[in-house]
This record gives sequence, structure tokens and C-alpha cells, in this order.
Amino acid sequence: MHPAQPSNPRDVLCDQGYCHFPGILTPDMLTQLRRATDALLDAVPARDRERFRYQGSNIAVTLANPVLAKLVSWPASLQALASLGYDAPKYWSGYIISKPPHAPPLYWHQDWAFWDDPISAEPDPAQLFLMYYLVDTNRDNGCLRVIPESHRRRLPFHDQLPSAHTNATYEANPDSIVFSTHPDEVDVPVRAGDLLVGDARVLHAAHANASEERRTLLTLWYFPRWRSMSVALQAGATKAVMTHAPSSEVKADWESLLLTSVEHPNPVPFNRVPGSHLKP
Ligand SMILES: O=C(O)CCC(=O)C(=O)O
Repeated sequence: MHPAQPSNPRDVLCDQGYCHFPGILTPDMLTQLRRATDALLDAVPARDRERFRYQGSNIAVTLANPVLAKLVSWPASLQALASLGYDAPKYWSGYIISKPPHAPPLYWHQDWAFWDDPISAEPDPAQLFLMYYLVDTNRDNGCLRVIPESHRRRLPFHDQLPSAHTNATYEANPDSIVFSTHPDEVDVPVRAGDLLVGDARVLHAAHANASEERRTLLTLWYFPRWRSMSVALQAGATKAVMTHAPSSEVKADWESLLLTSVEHPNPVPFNRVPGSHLKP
């Protein structure tokens, strides 16, 4: 029998690797985001559509776009983070990941990129994804799939998967293990405008989009407890950051979320391969 699952969102996040906040975006914000992302998606060149076919798209969020910038500092989401105990998060980057109609599934992967740092062994996440789907999601249109607890427990599957978002995943064959079904996986369907918060270490994938509609997701990356990270890790994280200039309209909201460059003689290297810090 499984032990009882925690009900406090912070405990759920630390225990399962993700938690869910319904109804975070307003209908008006959803409309603005659909309009902004549809315009960007319609302009994606054929070469990128082919390369990112398993994600659907991989468009960097730019803060020059006022609607996307507004999402990064969305008050209800920052309140959700504060309710989890993270009241001074830092923003890292974001992507528009949109599956067109009849798109294939997304490969299994995890996104934590600093496995050499001892913080990787802590139950409390060092990096979070904030996911906003712009349509209701389900098994048929490509909802998220997660392997609960995989952020804090090494599974044989970890050693069978290639590093995420590399040629090995972009060019994987449809019969590759990265598209397999795992006995511990669960579907995570959501409503448009909900917020899914997840630990960057958790193994996740997405179903194929078998519907006639575009399934768009905005994934934003934050460091929720920046001040408790070592200077070497902060330096590694800022080295890898994509810098965007915020538009003047939203800069005030942004100021406390922005990363500034941190120097260290030995920045923690970018390494997405789970090492000795992930125990069975
Ligand atoms: O498409 C999704 O539902 C998840 C996207 C994701 O995790 C990724 O592209 O890295």
C-alpha cells in the first residue's frame, strides 16, 4: 500500500515533484497570450518546425514582448510561489512550446542542468518550471506526463535516457525508449490558465496531440531560492542565462526577478546528466 500523500502544496511539490494551482490566469490574459503566441508560432520557419517536431516549437520568451513579460511577473503566480515558501525567486528563461494538430509525443527528459552541485541532492527544488497551457489539456491533445518522485529517486530509466534537448532527443526514432510508457507515469491534465509548478529534476514527457487544435504551453524557469544557492552555482546559472531586455512598460515589475551576473573562479558547469547526487 502507498503511504498517504501530502495535501500541503509545498509538501506535494517536494514529495511528488510537481503541484497544481487552478485558475491563475484571467480570461483576458489568456486571450492576450493566445494572440501573442499564435502570431509568433505562425512565423516559425519550416526548418525549426522539423527540428523541434517533438516539442512542437521551441521559441524563446522575449521580454521585449509586453504580454510575455507580463506573464513572467504575473502577480497570482508570484503569490503561488510565495505560498510555497519562495518569496524571492529569480527568473531564468522561458519557452513557447506548442504542438500543432496531429503532432507526435514529447520525449521523456528532465531539465535540471547543474547536477554536479550538492544542492541537487536536496528535497527542496533549486529550479522550478511554471507551466501555463493555453487550452484545456488531456490525453488526446498532448497533456503532460510525469513520473512522480523521479526528482529525488534514481530509477533505471534515468540511465537509459539521453540528455534532454540535444540531437539525441531532437532526432530520436519514434520507437526510441524516450517515447516509451513507464509503469509509474501519471497524466497531468489541466484547464487553460492553470499553473503547474514542477521541480526541474522531475522526469516528464507529453502525449501526442491527436486533436485538430494547436496545444500551446508557456514554460517559464525560475530559481525559487536563489539566495540559498552557492556563489559557484549562481555563477554557473548566470553564465547560462539568456538575457533579454525588458520593455520599459514592465521593467518596474521585473526588477527584483532579474538575474545579474555573478562571478566565481569555478562556476558550476552546465551538466544535465544526473550524477551521484541522485540516489536510488
Ligand atoms: O509540451 C509539454 O507539455 C512539456 C514541454 C516540455 O517539458 C519541454 O518541451 O521541455
